[in-house]
Amino acid sequence: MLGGRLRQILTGHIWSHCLLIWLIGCPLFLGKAFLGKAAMAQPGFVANYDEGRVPEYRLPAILDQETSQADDFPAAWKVRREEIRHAFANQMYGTAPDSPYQLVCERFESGDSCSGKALRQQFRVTLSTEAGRHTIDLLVFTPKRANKPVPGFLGLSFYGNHTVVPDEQVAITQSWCRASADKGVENHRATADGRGTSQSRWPVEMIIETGMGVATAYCGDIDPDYDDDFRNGVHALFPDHRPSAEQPHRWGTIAAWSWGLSRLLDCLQNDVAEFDGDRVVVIGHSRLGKTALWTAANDVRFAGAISNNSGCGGAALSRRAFGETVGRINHSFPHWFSPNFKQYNLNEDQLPIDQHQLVALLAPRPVYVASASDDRWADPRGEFLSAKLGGEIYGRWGFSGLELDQLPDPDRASVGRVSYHLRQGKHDINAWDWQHYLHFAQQLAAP
Ligand code: GTR
Repeated sequence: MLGGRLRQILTGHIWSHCLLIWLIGCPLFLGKAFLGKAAMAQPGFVANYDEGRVPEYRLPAILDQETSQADDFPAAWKVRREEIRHAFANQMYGTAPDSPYQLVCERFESGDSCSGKALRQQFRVTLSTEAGRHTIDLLVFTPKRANKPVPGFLGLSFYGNHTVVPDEQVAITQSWCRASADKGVENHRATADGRGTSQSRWPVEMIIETGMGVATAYCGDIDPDYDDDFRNGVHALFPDHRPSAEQPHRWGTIAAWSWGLSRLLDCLQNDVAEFDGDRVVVIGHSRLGKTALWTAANDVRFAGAISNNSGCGGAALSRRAFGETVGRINHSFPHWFSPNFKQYNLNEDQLPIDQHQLVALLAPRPVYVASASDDRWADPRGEFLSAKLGGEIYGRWGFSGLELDQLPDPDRASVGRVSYHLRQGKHDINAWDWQHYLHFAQQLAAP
């Protein structure tokens, strides 16, 4: 009798446990399977991937009436451009400091690379202020056969210069790295096991063979990619400029990376004779693609920009709220943008700007926006629309905008002053993307 009762209780328990596990586990499993791990971190967030559920929206105009009707368009645009740039700085990325600093760029290593086709040079960029010193390592490749300074690309990497090429001479970063066994990171420190692990993203030899150069630095050398309340990296050089409740418009990590890219351009322009510092295209993938656009918007010395799969906070229109949203990105990466940007969580309509205007800020310099067909989290259609709508303004300088009327089929590239492609495949940057970027960059060739 007792045995039967016990069995009954136990079986009842087992069944109720199974039910509980199923009730909790099933949505978790489905959520993970369909939304990806990232989406689960924000309680209640479900990414929209349904075009029919994109909210109705009205985009802020690139040109206001005054600017579009001005007799002197270049003068009027200068004013309007500053207005838009300020809005992006104050409400989204955060403002960079304008206080003084010293920069010293010293070469610490050089040698042959790419089977003797390239010259490899490594520079240590030291930035100092009253608050302290900070160093960033810059790795530069230029073709050896060039007899004059070459145009080229400047971009940041996710895990360090030593991951870009399998070259024992490349210095390994001492900075904090995101955990990744694949990239040879141990306890947040880079190791020699990471050498060359990102080379598919950096086809150095292919770039060199077209007669162009490529320069890169590690984003974490500028500002480590985690939320430390804006205290480390280059933020530490300007403690009075730290974002706070009183100063919610100040720089987040993306703005710090952008500021760092400008310092690297200083170095390319002044200290690297083989590079033509007036013909540098800033390039970046994903979070670093967001950075590339913001960098070129701020620093007109960059001759152009390439945003690869930059998504939310990059080329994708915020108001579409497709895939990753403003609320979601601020939740997962609270340090990327200024504190002010948080007020637009689930409130994109109130943004004074949208990302097509970021593309317009680059006009009339060449700009390339690229998406990948499986990268729905980054909203390929939203990225395409920014290039299309932002590119309309290029007509004012006599250049055509994007020569596509709708999102193209995968693996078709439209390369011009304003370029776009949708590569077949996943969130990544690979040789196929670079082939088109090299074609695009031909417009920087000396006349
Ligand atoms: C994701 C993030 C994206 C993108 C990407 C990356 O987790 O949601 O906005 O930046 O990281 O940088 O690889």
